[in-house]
Amino acid sequence: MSVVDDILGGNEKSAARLITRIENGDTDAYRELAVLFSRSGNAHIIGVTGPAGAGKSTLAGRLAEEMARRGKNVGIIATDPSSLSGKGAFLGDRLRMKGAEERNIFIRSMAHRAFPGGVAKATAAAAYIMEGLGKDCIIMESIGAGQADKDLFFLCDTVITIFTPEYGDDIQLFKAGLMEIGDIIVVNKSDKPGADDALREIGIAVDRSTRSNGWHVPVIPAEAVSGAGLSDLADAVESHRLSIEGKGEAPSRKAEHLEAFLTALLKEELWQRISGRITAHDVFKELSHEVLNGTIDPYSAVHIILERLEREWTSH
Ligand SMILES: Nc1nc2c(ncn2[C@@H]2O[C@H](COP(=O)(O)OP(=O)(O)OP(=O)(O)O)[C@@H](O)[C@H]2O)c(=O)[nH]1
Ligand SMILES: [Mg+2]
Repeated sequence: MSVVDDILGGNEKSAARLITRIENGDTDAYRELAVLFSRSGNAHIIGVTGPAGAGKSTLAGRLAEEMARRGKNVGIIATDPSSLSGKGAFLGDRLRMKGAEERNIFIRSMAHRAFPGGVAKATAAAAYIMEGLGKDCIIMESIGAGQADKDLFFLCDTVITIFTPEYGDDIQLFKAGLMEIGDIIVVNKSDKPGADDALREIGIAVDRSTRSNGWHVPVIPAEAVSGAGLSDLADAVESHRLSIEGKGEAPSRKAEHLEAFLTALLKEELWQRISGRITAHDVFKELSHEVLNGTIDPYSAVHIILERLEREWTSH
């Protein structure tokens, strides 16, 4: 049996191995990925974002359990905020998602490494592979990097933004950025003091922001540890899915998202491929020396480096 057949037959070990090959940049694995991608596009992809420590992992695990109870075949992709592959953080995610793990929900953690959207470069591939396994509901946890997470939308059909009563006015802007991308907002840790105020404040802010597609963003109180509010959240997730489908928006959203993702991936790969050539080039060494000496500013230096490289590369 081929790897693809194995995965289509539900073999999670084969799926995990293929995800690892993609993470490691093994381009031979793209053949298998291409087949799985061509069959993907029907699973409901749910993104979970929010500030550090807001309860994203715990809530993603609980939501997965709730969706599984409702008959969905669920997978989770968690993102490790560290730029190195920190095994400790991976273990932390497992702890937070114990219930989901006990239910044999497929969970994969990935290292972020500064990819846009607060997820890993291989996150989309992991989703195509999970869909190949038969997952029809895939939950992605992002690292909650605020503005950077705005791009999370391009991998997800529904984005859940989590806040907690612990965050004050000082992060209004951060909040606004995250709030903008949330299709659903959760006020987690509702067992903590100030939950009612947070609910009210966020509710007012949400009412002020209108969505062009007429979707009204619900604000849902929850306690991810106990699971309180998770049923309401699952209802909202389903309503959002039906709302996109009902309006026939799904295909155009998918197309828009894929194009944005393609651009992000291209940027990332392009830089990986050429950064070594640039930093090893004499013009880079020369100009960085001058910047360090204070004889030229960094802006002019970058301008000169690019002009020189462009001339050189196009004349070849
Ligand atoms: N009191 C209370 N604590 C919670 C709740 N949900 C999560 N926590 C706790 O908050 C802490 C952080 O939870 P995580 O799920 O790891 O949060 P996270 O947003 O994934 O964290 P990072 O990925 O590190 O940004 C843990 O100690 C959780 O047990 C809740 O509803 N109430
Ligand atoms: Mg987490």
